[in-house]
Amino acid sequence: MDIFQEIIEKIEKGDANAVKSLVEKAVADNITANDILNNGLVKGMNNIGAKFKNNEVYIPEVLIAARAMKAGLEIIKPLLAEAKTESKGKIAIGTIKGDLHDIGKNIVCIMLEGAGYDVIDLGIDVPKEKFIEAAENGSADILGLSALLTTTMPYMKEIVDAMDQSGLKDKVKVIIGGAPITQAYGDEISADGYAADAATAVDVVKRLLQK
Ligand code: B1M
Repeated sequence: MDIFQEIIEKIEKGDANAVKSLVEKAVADNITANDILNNGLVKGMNNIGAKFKNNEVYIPEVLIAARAMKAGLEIIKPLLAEAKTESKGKIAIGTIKGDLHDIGKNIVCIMLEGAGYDVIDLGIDVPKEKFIEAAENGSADILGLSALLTTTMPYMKEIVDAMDQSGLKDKVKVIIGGAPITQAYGDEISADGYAADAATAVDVVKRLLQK
């Protein structure tokens, strides 16, 4: 079995120590950080994302796999920066004001990082001013808004409206997600994209940045 396949399997099993050792071995064998990222870490996480979508694995397995992937990512992060891997784009993502749920958002962040995007994690309980600031100062090509409560989701509209009023709506795209969010709600508030899960969020970001 080649080392990429081993990394993929250990990510799926959520074995962070094994992933760390395998990535260290791959680096020592002069495999490039980019290859380790794309042929090992991202594929492992994509596999688990697809299984999660099909209800073959559940939240705990996803979180453990995400932790394992992060252990590998930590090792190659400095090498990726050194190799000046061209960033595919910058996404500032946060759980919106009033909402403290961050497990799903964190998975989305990891999947985006794994796919080669620069992610600015704005954290939880994020007010619209902070999103606008990220859009205004050029630190984001896309804003990602996450909400898990039906009581906080209307705040997404306030953020999209504030983007519009600041003249930023055409420059910086907004994608939304979280358990109570739907495509219909995204259309209603004029968000540029909606994703039901982390794997789809990567696809949506890819699509929006190609336009
Ligand atoms: Co709370 N909670 N919670 N909770 N919690 C829910 C959401 C709830 C549905 C439970 C229930 O009643 N059945 C309910 C909401 C009901 C509603 O709004 N209709 C609820 C409630 C009521 C509350 C409190 C009000 C409870 C109380 O205090 N009375 C309170 C609110 C606190 C606050 O936010 N102000 C509260 C608190 C908490 C905890 C702190 C205990 C904890 C959060 C811990 C944390 O996040 N660090 C918690 C948890 C864990 C949950 C449940 C059980 C699980 C949520 C979760 O992590 N799912 C949840 C019930 C449920 O959803 N089954 C519940 C796993 C995660 C991987 O999925 O977040 O959906 P999810 O993320 C997915 C997708 O949605 C998508 O991709 C992710 C990965 O595939 N996605 C995006 C998410 N963000 C995205 C962004 C994108 C794209 C995709 O683009 C930017």
